[in-house]
Amino acid sequence: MITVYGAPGWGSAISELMLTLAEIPYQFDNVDGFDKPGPQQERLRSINPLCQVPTLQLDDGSVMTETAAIALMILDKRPDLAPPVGTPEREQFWRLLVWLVANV
Ligand SMILES: N[C@@H](CCC(=O)N[C@@H](CS)C(=O)NCC(=O)O)C(=O)O
Repeated sequence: MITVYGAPGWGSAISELMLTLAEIPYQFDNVDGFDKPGPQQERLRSINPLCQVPTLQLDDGSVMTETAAIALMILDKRPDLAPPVGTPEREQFWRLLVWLVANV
């Protein structure tokens, strides 16, 4: 099962939201306090040297970061969640996805 390393009130909520909408099971590992020196920070840093949330650990143990990449990974599993290729709605979908990641 995918593990989402995140913290309440931080941007990891976007990955949780996307996984939930896609009905992909995940477990949440709360690394609250990762932004300050301490054991939570060291724990997250051992998985992701950037020490940022969201950090996902996938079924095969590999590490996935970057909210846009996580969105695209989910879309590969659930292509029905985005407008069809070749439609104007698809272009607006890309636009809003990039806006979300850059601004939220
Ligand atoms: N490029 C990353 C950025 C992740 C990011 O900046 N996360 C913030 C929290 S929402 C963070 O971990 N900040 C702490 C830090 O950068 O030290 C993404 O799109 O997921």
